[in-house]
Amino acid sequence: MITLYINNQEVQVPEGSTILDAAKACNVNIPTLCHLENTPPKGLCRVCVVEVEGARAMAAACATPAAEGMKVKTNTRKIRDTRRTVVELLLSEHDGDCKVCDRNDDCELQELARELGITSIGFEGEKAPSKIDKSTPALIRDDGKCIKCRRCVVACNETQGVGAVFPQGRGFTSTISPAFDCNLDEITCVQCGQCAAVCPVGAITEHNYIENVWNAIDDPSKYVIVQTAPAIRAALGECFGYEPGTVVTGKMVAALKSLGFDGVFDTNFAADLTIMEEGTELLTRLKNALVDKKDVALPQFTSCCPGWIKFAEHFYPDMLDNLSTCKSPQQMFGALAKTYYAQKIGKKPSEVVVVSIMPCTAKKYECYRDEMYDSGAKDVDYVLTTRELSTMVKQAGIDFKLLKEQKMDTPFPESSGAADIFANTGGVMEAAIRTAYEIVTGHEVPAQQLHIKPIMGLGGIKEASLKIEGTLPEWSFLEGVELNVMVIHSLGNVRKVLEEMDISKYHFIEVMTCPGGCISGGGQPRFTDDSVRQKRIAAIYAEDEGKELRKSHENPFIKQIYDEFFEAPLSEKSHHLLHTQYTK
Ligand code: HC0
Ligand code: SF4
Repeated sequence: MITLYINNQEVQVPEGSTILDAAKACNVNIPTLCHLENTPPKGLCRVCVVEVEGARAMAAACATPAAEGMKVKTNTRKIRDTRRTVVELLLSEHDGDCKVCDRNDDCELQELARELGITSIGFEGEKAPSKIDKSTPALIRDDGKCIKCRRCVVACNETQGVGAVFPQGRGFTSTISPAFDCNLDEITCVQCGQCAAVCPVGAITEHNYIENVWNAIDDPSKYVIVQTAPAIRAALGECFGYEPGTVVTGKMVAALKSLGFDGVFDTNFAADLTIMEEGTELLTRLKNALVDKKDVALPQFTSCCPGWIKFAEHFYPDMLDNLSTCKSPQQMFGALAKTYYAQKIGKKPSEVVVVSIMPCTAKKYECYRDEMYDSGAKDVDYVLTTRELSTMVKQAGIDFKLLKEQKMDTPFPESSGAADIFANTGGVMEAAIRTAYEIVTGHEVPAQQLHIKPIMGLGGIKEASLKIEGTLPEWSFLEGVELNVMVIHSLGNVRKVLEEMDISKYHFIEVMTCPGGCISGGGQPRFTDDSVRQKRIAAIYAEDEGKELRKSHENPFIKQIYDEFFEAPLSEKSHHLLHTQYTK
């Protein structure tokens, strides 16, 4: 351990820590606009300057190693003046009008300027060149607002292993953008929005569909329903002052009803449906491989994450047969809403508008894919992020905290705990195993044994091996088989697995694009670090553990929908509405 002094306060930190780490350890806040936890320091923005006794120049706290006996000052007049100059220089070339910026009141640069008492910009001069890219349904990029902190470069290159954006050009006209001045829809960007999640300013934000949704709600000829993803309930509260990890499902439903939606439903119901379909698909693939000796693509990969699908299409097209043919729960719900539900309420698919509230920007892109029109209309019309929903609630003047909790509407009023945990890395796999195990053995798994510990938590590449014993006669070919499963989050880890590992021993692999899964999707409230992720994950597991219904196949409304509509998993109707094939 190293002992040093921050503002005369003694603090001990492990070898390899920086001054910024040491300040954090003793609850001293040093501002930074470029630093990201768990990534190497960059020292780019220079906002974190501090004074070190005996040093000739001020030091960037994020990039300066803590040393034994070091005496650091973080808040002298000289430091405040320097920080103010740095921020004024950033503001001087920043080509954005805060009043009309999507990040107004949620902007780290604006907040810092306010904290430093900047009331005018002392340096008038040329503005950075502005190019606005609205080419994708997921994101809007504006170079003029970029402060070149390179957080998005780290997110895109290191966390996601995509490499869509990086520094281009030199000097004043340099930008952080795709190569050759391309738009995001012309390159390999998977539209995950992790760049937007870490951007301190409004240089990259979600493509906003709030007005489209208001227009639909105001249109008397439209019947507008909404679905909410598993991860929203553990994060939306943060936009209204709740602690991360506060579950606000009932208030969220009440807010959506107040906004004027005609029906409020849960994507979790479709997550239960996904498990029925995807679990059956896995068992069918295993039977085809082990009994019928057919040439089957294994391991099966999950297919509910649109960022991962796009990543596979761009970089690993040879793997597409390994993807489950299941559509994502969002798209299953859309197809179901415009067929089964529309029939129930006597509407044509074109009269029903389906809105999704998702933690994810890639879901905005997913709903425009050509494969997603199986109901005869666009299955999901508009996707809003968690942040956009909070904006709508504020626009409507709703006091979220005072809302009385309400329940989801019929005919999909209930979902299982297995569906809740879709929100976390490892959740889809655990949910699938809960159901597949019971189908194969006919034995109930006791509640205390439902969690599969090795695939829980924030590890990027996790695995488990489960011995199948006590199979029913129909599944005897699985008796004694070790089911090998892997769970990966963050596309950079997917790249590592696919390029460096032999995956032939695995049967089923879950992939989620974002760090920790959907709980930290690109559309979630900012700022998401590991401590926020842990709290949201804990809240989701608590939600699951608090439910009586914890397995998808036990959901009585799932049974009902098979009786009334689909007949059985992988039936012709389910193939038509709930499955698709991604081709090269
Ligand atoms: Fe997810 Fe989903 S779990 S991808 O993260 O499968 O976005 O929350 O809605 O569709 O259910 C996101 C979250 C979903 C889908 C579900 C899956
Ligand atoms: Fe990279 Fe994802 Fe941003 Fe696209 S959306 S630029 S892939 S981080």
